[in-house]
Amino acid sequence: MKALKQHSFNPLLFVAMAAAMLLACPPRADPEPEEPPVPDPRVEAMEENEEVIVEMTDNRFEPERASVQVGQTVRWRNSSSRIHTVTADPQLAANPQNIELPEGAERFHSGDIAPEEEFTRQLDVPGTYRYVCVPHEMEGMVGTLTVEEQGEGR
Ligand SMILES: [Cu+2]
Repeated sequence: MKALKQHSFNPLLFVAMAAAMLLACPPRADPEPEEPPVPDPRVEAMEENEEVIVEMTDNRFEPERASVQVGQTVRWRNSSSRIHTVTADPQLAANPQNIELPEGAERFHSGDIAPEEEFTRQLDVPGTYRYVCVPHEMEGMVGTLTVEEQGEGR
């Protein structure tokens, strides 16, 4: 009778519960790398309008003179090992004469651009811009940008 009672306790249920508990154990940590698609703003910009790239070498903007269309993006890239700036603000230049902005254009200053870093800007006011690199202005690091009205069939 005793054995029967124990039997009726139903070891099967016990085993089933144990199995269920095993199955319920937290799954092995298997972190799936979640990589949300990163939209590349560069690709989009390239599709919308071609960029103009100005390299910043040790103490030069390269090319020193560049032309862009209104609305085009200018990308200054620091390909040197020094810190540069792109500064079109007479108040920040050692020689304010080095700065030129078309009437109505906003002055701008990139802040420090470390090696490998870059600065982009879209210029909406046509005309001639002269800008400097603040740390190397006295070494002659001055650039000129001509922004042309779009569709100006010259
Ligand atoms: Cu510089």
